Formats: sequence, C-alpha cells, structure tokens
Amino acid sequence: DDERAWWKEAVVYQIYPRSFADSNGDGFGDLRGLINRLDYVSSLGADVIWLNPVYDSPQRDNGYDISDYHSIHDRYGTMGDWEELLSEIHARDMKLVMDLVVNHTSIDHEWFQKSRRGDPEYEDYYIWREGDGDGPPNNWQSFFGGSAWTYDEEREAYYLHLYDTSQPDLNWENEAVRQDVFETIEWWLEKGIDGFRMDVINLLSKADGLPDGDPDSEWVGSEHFIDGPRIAEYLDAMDEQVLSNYDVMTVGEMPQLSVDQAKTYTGTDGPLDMAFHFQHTKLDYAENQRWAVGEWDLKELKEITSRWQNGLAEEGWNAIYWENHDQPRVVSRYGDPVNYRRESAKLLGTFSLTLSGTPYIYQGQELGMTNSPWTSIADMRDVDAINHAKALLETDDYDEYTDIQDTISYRSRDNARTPMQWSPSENAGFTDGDPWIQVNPNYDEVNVGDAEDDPDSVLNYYRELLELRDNHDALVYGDYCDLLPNHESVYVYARTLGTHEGTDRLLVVLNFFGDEETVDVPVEFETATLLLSNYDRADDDPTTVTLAPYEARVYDLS
Ligand code: TEU
Repeated sequence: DDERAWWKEAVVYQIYPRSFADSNGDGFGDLRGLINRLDYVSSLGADVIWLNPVYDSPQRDNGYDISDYHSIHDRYGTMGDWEELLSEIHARDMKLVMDLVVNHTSIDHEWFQKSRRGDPEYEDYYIWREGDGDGPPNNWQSFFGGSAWTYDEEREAYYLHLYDTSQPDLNWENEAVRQDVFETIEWWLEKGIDGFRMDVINLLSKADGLPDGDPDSEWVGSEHFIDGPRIAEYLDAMDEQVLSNYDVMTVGEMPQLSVDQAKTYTGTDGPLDMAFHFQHTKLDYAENQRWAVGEWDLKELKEITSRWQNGLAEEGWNAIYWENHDQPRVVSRYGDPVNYRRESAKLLGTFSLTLSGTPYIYQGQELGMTNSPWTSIADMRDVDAINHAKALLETDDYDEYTDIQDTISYRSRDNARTPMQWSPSENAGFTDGDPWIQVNPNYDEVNVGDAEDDPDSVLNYYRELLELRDNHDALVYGDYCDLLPNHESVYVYARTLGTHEGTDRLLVVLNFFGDEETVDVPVEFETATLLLSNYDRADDDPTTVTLAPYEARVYDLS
C-alpha cells in the first residue's frame, strides 16, 4: 500500500556475522570485524542492517539454536562490542534489525534443561508427547530430514523439533512461554534496536491433537503447523503488548506463505510490516523437491512476481530478495556464473531494486559472488545439507556420494556461507587464521578490493541501483504493471506513481538469458530517457529495444 513509512523506503543489507569479517584470527567472523567494515556497508547506500543471530548458542545450526537470548556468543565478542556496534551503526545513519528465533531454542537453553528434568515451572515449555507404540507420536518430518520427534531418556518422552534435533519447539500454548518471549523482545527493543527479522514465525501454532500429516506433501505435517489455529492470536498479542510501543520494522520469515495469508499478517491491522515468502526460490526445484534440481522458467517467475506485486498493492507490503544465508547464490541459479557473471549479477540486482517492496541484499550478492565448487561432503558444514546427503543415500535411488554430489553442491546453504571476499590476498582477506569454512577459490577475481577500483564492477552497479531507488519514489510507492507477460526470456514492467505534479513512470527492461533479444515496448515510451543499463548504452529510444545477453535497462518517462 502507498502509505509512507521509513521501512518501505529502506534497503536492507543482510550480514551473516560468522562469515563476514574476522578480527582476531580464529577463523570465525566477529562483531569487531563487522564494526571495522561498517563504512563499506554504508558506502553501498544501505539503510538497515539485518544481523543473523549472534546470541549464545552451541552453533549446531549456526546460531539458530539459541541457549541464551540475552547474551552474545563468545566467539562473536561481548555485549560491550555489540553495544558499540549498535552505536556505530546509528552514527552512520543506519538501523539495526536483529534475528528473533522463538519457534525453538537450543537443547542447551536453561528452559529445556529444566523441562526435560520435569521442573514443574518449565515442564510445559516444550512439546512433549508419549510415543505411538514403538515409534514417534506422529509422522511429522523435520525440515532437515528424518522424524520431527526425538526421544529423551531423561524425561522418557518425545519432544517435537521441526528443525534439528538440537532445536526443540517451544510450546506457545503455554502463556508463560509467550510472556517470556515478549519480555525478551522488549529487552532488545529497550537496548535501542530498530526491528526484528522473525525466524519461521508462521510455525508457532500447532494443530490440536498433533494429527498425522499427508505423507506425500513436500514437508510432512506442515498443514498442521503452518499458519496454525492460534497464530493470529499469538502475533497480535506480541504486537499489542510490545511491538506497537516502538517505531521499529518487523519482517516475518514464513515458509509456504500465500498472498492471502501475507495480507493478513502484513496488512493495516496485521501484526507485522512485511514477510518473506519462498515461491521464487523454488523455480529451480525438480518435481517440487528441494533436493532435486530442474530448469527454471521465466514465465513462472513473472506469474509469481505479479501475483505478489498486485496482491499486496492495496494491503500489506512485500519483502524482496534473491539471496539469504539459506539460499544458494543467485548468479549460480538464475544467472550465468561462467559466461556472464557480471552481466547476470547486475540484471538480477536490477530486478530486486526496482520492484515494489523493501529490498534485501545478502552479503556478497553485491559482488556477484557465486556458488562454491564443493568437491567433498567433508568440506561442507551445513547440518541441512549433511543430513539430506545421508537421507538421499539411504533411498534406493542413489548408491554412492558421487550420484548426489551435484545436487548437494548446488543446493547446500554453505554456498551462501563461504567467507565474504574482501581482497585478492590469502583467505580473501576474511581472516588471518583458518576459516571455519573454505573460501570460494574465485576470490582472486571476485572481491571488494578489485571491485572498488573498477567502474564496471557489480559492486559499483549496485551502488547506482541504490541511488536510483533513493531518487525515484515511483520505485518505492509506484504501481507495478507487467507489460510483456508472455515473453519467455524478456521481462518488461512499468512502475507508475501519480503525484500532484504529474505522473512519475519508470520502465524496466530485463533480458534474463544469454541470447540477444529484440522486443517492442508500448509507444508511450518513445520519449523516455535511459537512466541505467548494465551495458554501455547511449541510445534513448525504447520503442524497439535490442538487448544483449542479460542486459538490463531502466528508462524514465516523466
Ligand atoms: O529457515 C527456515 C526455513 O525452513 C527456510 O529458510 C528454508 O531454509 C528455505 O525454505 C529453503 O528454501 C530459518 C533460518 O533462516 C535457517 O537458517 C534456520 O536453519 C531455520 O530457520 C531454523 O531456525
């Protein structure tokens, strides 16, 4: 909707602290390293930093397994470092959004330790059930593979974990759990942060009786815990009791989110500002399977994008992204990392920065970082990829690791987690020690240092994109209209904003593949001027446009 708000005008830069910058040589990124690099983030033109979890954690799922919500994991630094980080971010006129992970905690959290011992105050903090005969209470699956239930010897019962076995789901039906979580949220807001990215926040409410799920669905059980029966009540209470007292932004991460649900969550009366959906991240699945890779189709991307752009035009707000710490690198998925790395990285960036919604850029995306050439599962660190590799080998379809190597390498979340590439020197300038995960060997070509010196770098193009968005309200508040929905390789859309001075209209023309393409655009654009292209272009007339491979152009008609 077109009501103004700072978080609608913002561009968010996501930082995965473990892989961003290591200041003390232990091979693990830290807060000091990040503080030292804040000028870089600010030079990009980013308004908000979303920081992945830095709370105390045994790091089984890289910090999404929290053992203490109120302290900083020691390898990241101290609370004092974090406070300095916040004030340095604010000093640069940027804002800080923290990750909120409250669907589950770590098994090391004090609440779980007390719960498993049957401490009366905490016994109902998690979802404990008796088994069904010799097996788990129901057929729900963990997102990381295998049953969503683990038997605990101490409590002599099963606990539910929709993610890793070390990530037990909190029991949101328990009022005490809700109040503890709300207090945690308030505690961080009082420290002065500017918002939250809420991990799997549409999974909090589980259906009564925890019934078996459809065994053929993509995630068995999900119809009983996605957008569950009490989710609106929980999130509305969180908003009323805490969030609404602060001028902060909130973005929900919501697996399997539909447009209708997004309107409820992010509309005027909804508890959140915006939400991440996943539909465009599944275009390269084969047969709806994450661990199978297929060809992707631009017409499907158009359908999905238009559905969300138009669906939330009046009510709700989009969060726009290609990459995050869970997604492989976008150039390796929807671009061409070999022949047109720069061009396709710029094209994909143009798409993200010219849509309606708040754009999110993941560290390294602005360099056109690519997937890593994994040669062995031993080099991988992601619990998700490692578990699924095991699970695939247990099926009858595959015999040995080489049969699944390509799929695991392509899909592993580790692709997003290789160290940020700062320079062509050893370990890409990320650390003086041994990095916790190997550096992508292309760092000698793809790195900040070289990109700074090159006017045609992906980095400098991203800077232009952010500036373009800053200068054109139509890119933030304008309507979206797909002008060429049936074309299989070129995407053309307009962003239009009526103001009292007149109409501000931008035209975005994107060739998503590696062949030259010629398209006609509507005659009203005859007089438009070219604002930006990822090729060196002088011609202004856009009525007939011949586009080079992965060419992107933005025209101004006002
Ligand atoms: O991820 C939740 C999740 O299931 C998706 O992001 C998933 O990875 C995606 O649908 C794949 O296409 C969140 C965090 O972002 C992730 O890092 C954590 O491992 C997970 O929750 C558990 O906290």
